[in-house]
Amino acid sequence: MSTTVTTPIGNVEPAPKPRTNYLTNGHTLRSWLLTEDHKRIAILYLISVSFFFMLGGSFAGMIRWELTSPAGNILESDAYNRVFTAHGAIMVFLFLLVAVPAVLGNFCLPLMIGAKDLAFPRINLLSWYLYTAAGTLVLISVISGGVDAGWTFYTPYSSLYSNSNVSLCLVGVFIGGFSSITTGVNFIATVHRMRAPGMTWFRMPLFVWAHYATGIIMMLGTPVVAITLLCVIFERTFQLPIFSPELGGDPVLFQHMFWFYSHPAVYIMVLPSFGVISEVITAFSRKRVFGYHFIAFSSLAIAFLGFLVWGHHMFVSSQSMYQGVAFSLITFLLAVPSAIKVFNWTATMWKGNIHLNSPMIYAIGFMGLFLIGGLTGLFLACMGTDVHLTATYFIVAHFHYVMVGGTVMGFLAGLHFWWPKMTGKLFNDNVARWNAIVVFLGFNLTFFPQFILGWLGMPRRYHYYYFAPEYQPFNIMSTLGATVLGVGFIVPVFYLITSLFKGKPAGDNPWGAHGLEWQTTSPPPTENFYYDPIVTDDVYDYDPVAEHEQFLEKQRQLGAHA
Ligand code: HEM
Ligand SMILES: [Cu+2]
Repeated sequence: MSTTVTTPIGNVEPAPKPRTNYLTNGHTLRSWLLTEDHKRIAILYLISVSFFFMLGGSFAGMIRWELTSPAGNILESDAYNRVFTAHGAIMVFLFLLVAVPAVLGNFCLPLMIGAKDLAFPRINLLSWYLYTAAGTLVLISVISGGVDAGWTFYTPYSSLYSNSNVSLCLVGVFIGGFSSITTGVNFIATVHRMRAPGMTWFRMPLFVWAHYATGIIMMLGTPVVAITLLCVIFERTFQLPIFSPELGGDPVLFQHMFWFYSHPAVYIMVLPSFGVISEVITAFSRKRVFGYHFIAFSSLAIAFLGFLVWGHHMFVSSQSMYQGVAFSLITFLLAVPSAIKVFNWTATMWKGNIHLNSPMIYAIGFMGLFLIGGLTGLFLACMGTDVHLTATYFIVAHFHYVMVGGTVMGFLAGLHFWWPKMTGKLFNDNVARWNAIVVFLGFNLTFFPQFILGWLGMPRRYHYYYFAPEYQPFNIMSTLGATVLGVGFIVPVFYLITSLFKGKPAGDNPWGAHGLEWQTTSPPPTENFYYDPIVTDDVYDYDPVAEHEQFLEKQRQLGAHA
């Protein structure tokens, strides 16, 4: 057994279990809106990010609809700019950067290290309010006329020329940045200060390592983008000479500052999912993670190296060839820790007792999609190929493979994995498994054709392509795929919500997984554990044969599918 919870010496009688858990401990709206419980805050985040995901998704639908015809006659060019900007900005700033750390990280991190809460519970609540304020401002900017500068807000267009709601949207993103910084600080302080007795650094679950590394990026990187966006606002408002050549500024400076944050930020999006995948893969292979230390340290390596590669977004923006070579080399280096993770997950599954429950299907899907996303990143890290591919649909395909294939699949894997813990209810795993397969197929049908489109030369951010009607079949495939994918994202809303009312009770540990979070009740009590946990064993200490039998038995009892 790993990570056992034991009663403190001298306290042999188990204390009576209180009747309330974190969900039933107060039913008023006030008790939710003023809560300092990390688990409730995670639920607030879950509701908010789901809303923005659906909203961002509907804009994606409009993009795909427009591109089914080469003539560009559904949306005006101006409207199209606003639609893809809304899609990108909402998805990146209000979903991808937030979903896994703020929902799953918030919920699980304290439980996994045996803490009662995060280190700063009030700041955690503040973080959700900042996020909500950010989301509201972005929403207002989109509804009241829209923003057309693209999610990267490249200057001087965003700073001098655009007459859309750029400033308001940037204020929103700026405030959202503080929400991210506070989350990062909270994770780092919690991991340093709040671990239960016996929870040494190398007994921490890899999910915790991943969130620790993410916290470092959030804390060090986010201030840079916040200042950058503030500079754009100042330039727009007061005509300060920062980025616009007319005023004496430097437009490329913006790109340096933006990508100095935004490349590391792609790892804010995907490192937490790496953590989820490590947990899910061991739990459903009934095997200790292969190369625990390598996976833990690769998270730190990614956090560090991620700050050194921003120039790979700027190979064609006047940077010198020598600079380009350096950025290209370091980018290739950065692929190494990512690859280590994928190899080690594969080795973990090797000769394991694999159970294809829905979280595992999402995790395996994640590995396939992230692999394609990462490998195509190497095409782009290579200056020669990047000159041909940059600003084409190849880029769009690459970052959707990593951001949707990585972050969204990781989020779904984790949400399904911990749903029984969060709600105390089992969902219909059979439906969920089929849905995971639909998501995987829909995803590939949507984004694979975009690699081909990019290779053929279709530029991104155009609302027509009548000059090249041969792009149309691939665009139609992509739109069909997006429709399938849309269904795959909506169905879980139904079976998860249904489970709240009709689901069987989950029990403490429905998957037979290791880790402290599975040793408390589902849903956990407000204080997380009835006893102070003491950790006496290593993490992921699975005994493959015995555990396999136990797992099957447990699933049989629960009437779920093993
Ligand atoms: C092995 C890992 C990766 C490598 C080698 C890599 C490489 C690259 C390169 C060189 C570019 C610039 C291409 C260009 O603009 O011409 C790029 C773009 C991009 N990548 Fe990656 N990448 C990797 C992983 C990721 C991950 C994990 C994410 C997100 C979770 C990501 C998100 C993006 C985004 C958002 C862009 C384009 C941004 C834009 O122009 O709108 N990449 N990648
Ligand atoms: Cu990058």
